[in-house]
Amino acid sequence: MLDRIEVVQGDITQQQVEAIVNAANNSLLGGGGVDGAIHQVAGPELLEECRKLKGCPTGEAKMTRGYRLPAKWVIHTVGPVWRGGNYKEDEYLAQCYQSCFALIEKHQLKTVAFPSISTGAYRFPLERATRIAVAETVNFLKGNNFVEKIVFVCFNIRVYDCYVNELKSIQKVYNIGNGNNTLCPYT
Ligand code: AR6
Repeated sequence: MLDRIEVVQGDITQQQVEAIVNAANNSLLGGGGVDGAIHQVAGPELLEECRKLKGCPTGEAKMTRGYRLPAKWVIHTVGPVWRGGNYKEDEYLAQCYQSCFALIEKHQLKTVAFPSISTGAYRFPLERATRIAVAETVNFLKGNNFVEKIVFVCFNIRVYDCYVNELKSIQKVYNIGNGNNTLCPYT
């Protein structure tokens, strides 16, 4: 199961996967960060399709085509803005991953790349967000044999190290539970 998770440092717009996830805002009409990068590479047709979606509530996800991106599809999800931790931020972030996985399952996507949702402009603490991202992904993959690869695309080394460390600690727990000592191929 962990062998289907990859961590790479890079730009999500360049990933050769079926779908990439966008950390969008409620309007779905573009913005900065990963959202801006995705719209820039996908081209104006993406914004046109997004206008028809009439926004997206926090924690939910909507899918569009990828247009000029290498990825055929974009799954737009809206993470919570961090407000200190007492406003259900953890639940909303977990819900983002669950909403994306529901679409991944519905459309039978095999390869999907995720950015670190909410940890940029929305200021969600990175370690905490990474624990949620990994836990939700592991939980989904346990019950799904169709997905071949989930890639966590980390824009910088700090994010990359955080994901690798989290996966290492999960792997320990997982290996103890299964007596399985194969190494996870995150690179
Ligand atoms: N590829 C992969 N990761 C990236 C890229 C990229 N090209 N560019 C940035 N990141 P953010 P949020 C990382 O701010 O916190 C937008 O304006 C970045 O380093 O993009 O969910 C939206 O319109 C960070 O680790 O998303 C919303 O208004 C992660 O992506 C708001 O920002 C998320 O940072 C959403 O904020």
